[in-house]
Amino acid sequence: MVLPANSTSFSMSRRQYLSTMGRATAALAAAPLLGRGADAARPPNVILILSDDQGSTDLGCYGAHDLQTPVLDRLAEEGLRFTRFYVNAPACSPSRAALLTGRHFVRSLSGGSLRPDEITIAEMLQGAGYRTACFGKWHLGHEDSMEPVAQGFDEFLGFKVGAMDNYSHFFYYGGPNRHVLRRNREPYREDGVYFPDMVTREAKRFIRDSGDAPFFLYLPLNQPHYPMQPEPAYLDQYQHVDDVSRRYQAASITSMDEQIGQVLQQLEDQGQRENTIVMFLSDHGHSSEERAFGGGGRSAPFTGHKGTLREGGLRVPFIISAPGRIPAGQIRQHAATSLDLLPTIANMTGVQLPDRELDGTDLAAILASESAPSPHAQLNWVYGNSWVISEVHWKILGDAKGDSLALYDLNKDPAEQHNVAAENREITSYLIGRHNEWIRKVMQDANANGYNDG
Ligand SMILES: [Ca+2]
Repeated sequence: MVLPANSTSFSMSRRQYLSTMGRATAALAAAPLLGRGADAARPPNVILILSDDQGSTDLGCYGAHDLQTPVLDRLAEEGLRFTRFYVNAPACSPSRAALLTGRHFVRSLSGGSLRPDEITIAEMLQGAGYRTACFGKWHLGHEDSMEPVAQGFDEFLGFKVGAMDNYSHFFYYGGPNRHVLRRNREPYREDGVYFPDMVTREAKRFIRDSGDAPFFLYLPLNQPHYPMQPEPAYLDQYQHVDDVSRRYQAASITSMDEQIGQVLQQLEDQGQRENTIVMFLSDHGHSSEERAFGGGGRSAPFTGHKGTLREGGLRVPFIISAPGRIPAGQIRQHAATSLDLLPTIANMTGVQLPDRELDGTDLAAILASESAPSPHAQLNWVYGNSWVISEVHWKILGDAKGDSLALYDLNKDPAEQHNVAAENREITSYLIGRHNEWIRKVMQDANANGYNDG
């Protein structure tokens, strides 16, 4: 269903509609460079932690009462917790490509791999003298040419495919089974060692060895993604949970939380906590796949999960803590996205932005003040045959074939249960027009870049 625009009434209703957008449409004044903290001589370190397939509300501080995440809850108290933070896609590779480049995945990803000519956060900071490392799951191209060390990381330990057994370090999904653990460009063996422990160990070493040099540490953790292999102590902690899928999800998330705690403790021990920006988010919503026991993640009050453009696929926990630079213990309800992190990091570190069109926006103003206007008048997604446009509290979820289209009022209906397109024809027409403008432009750019979605 596509609702035709009534051209006579459209301009008036559009003006009326825009007036309701209030501060969302206000031009964002040039945001001041955020304070540099106590040590003005040394730019801040950045730690970017990405969880894998964590549900939208699978954290204590996001309302989960049946799992424990004391480390991340404390991180939220030491910084800002966003309640309407989105990733660019509900799947691993496109979400990661957008996160690392600040550019929509249709521009930055091609054939499942990060385009070699894209500029990642790591390249941006490496060029400014930062030490850089990636420990965990890359999943931005598994070919030899698609190496983290070719995308701005001084060092890498982890795997480039979508999942790995945590003890044998084999990829068992799709034959032939093969060993996939890599250090930098080379195969690396440490048979039997629990992979999350390896990541924690390497992260602590990297922080310890950084000395006086600023560093960027990217930790794309592989929990709670399948194969869900939390250690026995964490499963024991949740033995009272009858739902096996929830038990494994909770145990994996608490295990991850403890892992993050060790890394943050190393930062404290090194005297660098006050000079480090720590960010945490999930790459998208929880999995409902069989390998994840059908889905133990939670997204309530939202619906949807990994693979869908519903709020539960796209909306993720996002916490940022930077003592002395941004407020602590506050919440931000502004719509913001993972595309915004590259420009935000550039601002906070005083590093030059890559010389290209970005899809993200610096969040400096809303980090500083909850009364600052939203940086995004419009948010757009495409994934498979589905597309979304959202402005203020309105969201259209459409199908590229024109088979379905729904307008939701996220304020009244966060679970996306009531299609109100018929009652709001002018808003619907306006948003369809805006989506069509956006898709034409972004796909033109993407095709010029050689985009293919294979
Ligand atoms: Ca994922």
